[in-house]
Amino acid sequence: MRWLRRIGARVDRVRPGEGDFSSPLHHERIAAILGIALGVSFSVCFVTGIVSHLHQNPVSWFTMPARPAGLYRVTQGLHVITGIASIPILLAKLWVVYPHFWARPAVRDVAHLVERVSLLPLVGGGLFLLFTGAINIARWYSPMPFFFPVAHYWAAWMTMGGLVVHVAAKWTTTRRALLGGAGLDPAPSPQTAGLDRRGFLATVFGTAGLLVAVTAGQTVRPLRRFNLLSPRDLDVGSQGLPVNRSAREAAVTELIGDPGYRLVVEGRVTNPLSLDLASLRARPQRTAELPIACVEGWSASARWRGVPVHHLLELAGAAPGAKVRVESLEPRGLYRTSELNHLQAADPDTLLALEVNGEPLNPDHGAPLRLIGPNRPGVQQTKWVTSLVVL
Ligand code: HEM
Ligand code: HEM
Ligand SMILES: Nc1nc2c(c(=O)[nH]1)N[C@H]1C(S)=C(S)[C@@H](COP(=O)(O)O)O[C@H]1N2
Ligand SMILES: [Mo]
Repeated sequence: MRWLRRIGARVDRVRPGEGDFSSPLHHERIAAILGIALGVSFSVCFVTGIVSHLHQNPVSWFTMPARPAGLYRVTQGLHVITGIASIPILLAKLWVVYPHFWARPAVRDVAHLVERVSLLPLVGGGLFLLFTGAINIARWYSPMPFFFPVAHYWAAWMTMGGLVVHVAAKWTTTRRALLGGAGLDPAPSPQTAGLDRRGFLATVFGTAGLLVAVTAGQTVRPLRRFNLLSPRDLDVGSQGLPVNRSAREAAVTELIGDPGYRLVVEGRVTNPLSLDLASLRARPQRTAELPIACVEGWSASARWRGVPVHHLLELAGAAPGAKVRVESLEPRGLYRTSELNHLQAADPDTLLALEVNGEPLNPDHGAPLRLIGPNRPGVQQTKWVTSLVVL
């Protein structure tokens, strides 16, 4: 135990003392204001993230509605924009409060211990979420030797757990700092301190606002001229849409040119179908204006035309209320299949599209046939479709 005490004594010697943090910015009022902003932005990210999770990991007790058609575009766009705006706010908050990490005694009692321990998932998880999220949308996967959505999902729960404890622990201080009253720290030279603090907060929130302005253009069309930072440029692509995975990358170029191409409708049906392109074109066609809303936060709307899925299901004699697995010609890849829940399968605008924006689909957008449906993440808008399996 002697060695422990010796290390402790050495740490004490280099540890900064009270007077070393003379900046008026290390103040509970600023910590509280930045904290509230983070509380709001992390809650928005959490709720919209859970929505995204439920889209991709359906549960028995909840069926994702097919309407409003653009809902996922809004929730995931908000998720990514709010997450990006949180980056400067979190860094500022950590700078404002870091003197607390040197405060002694490190632990006063059990309640204080719980509060201290909760900082680990809160700060660690918060930094992890913002970092992994940011590099994921930048498509820089190499620093992540794990599957991003799973790690990001569990980190979100841990962070929010830490946040609940933190808010409970800091509620009194927050109220006092914002509403004033007895016990407020006397600030060093109140006048200049006030100015410094206002300037600091304006800089932090200004930076957050600027980040929003230069990334929101990846989903809000009128802002796309200022879309400087986000990895997606809505004007790069073909047929008026960006391309996430091209036909060549997916190794389907030859498969989609096969004259023997058929769409099959199979599984729990009374009348299995095998339709070539001519018979697909001879079926009733429908046009719908629907967005591609990528999980990475970019989105773009287009006019799609093709055969409604529900029409094919009726033709094949599928039971009403059936779920459907959509399969691609793509031989490998995470997104080669997707599932339609019974609301999405029955929606008149859920199409197997042959055309986009008035032209036949090109290979990169999923020729000869792609799925496009209302309120679905981009990863579930399967391209190069070859079969519908009724479940
Ligand atoms: C991601 C969200 C947040 C993170 C990462 C975070 C981080 C921290 C850290 C590391 C500390 C210093 C440790 C301590 O004093 O025990 C702290 C202090 C504090 N936080 Fe937060 N916080 C967050 C959200 C919030 C929220 C939502 C509120 C208010 C409702 C808040 C209010 C405070 C207050 C009042 C202090 C004490 C400041 C002082 O005594 O000088 N924080 N925060
Ligand atoms: C810079 C900030 C952030 C960015 C860029 C970001 C980005 C993303 C992306 C691209 C996804 C989709 C993953 C996929 O389905 O492939 C996602 C999902 C998610 N995010 Fe974030 N995120 C950020 C911050 C946060 C924060 C702060 C939280 C929670 C407080 C959070 C919680 C979630 C959750 C729960 C999911 C669902 C994961 C799943 O599908 O299982 N994210 N995020
Ligand atoms: N078969 C297949 N379909 C797919 C993908 C894929 O990798 N393979 N990528 C998906 C993703 S992530 C998105 S965002 C959309 C993009 O469609 P677009 O390239 O036509 O814009 O296609 C989806 N469909
Ligand atoms: Mo996507």
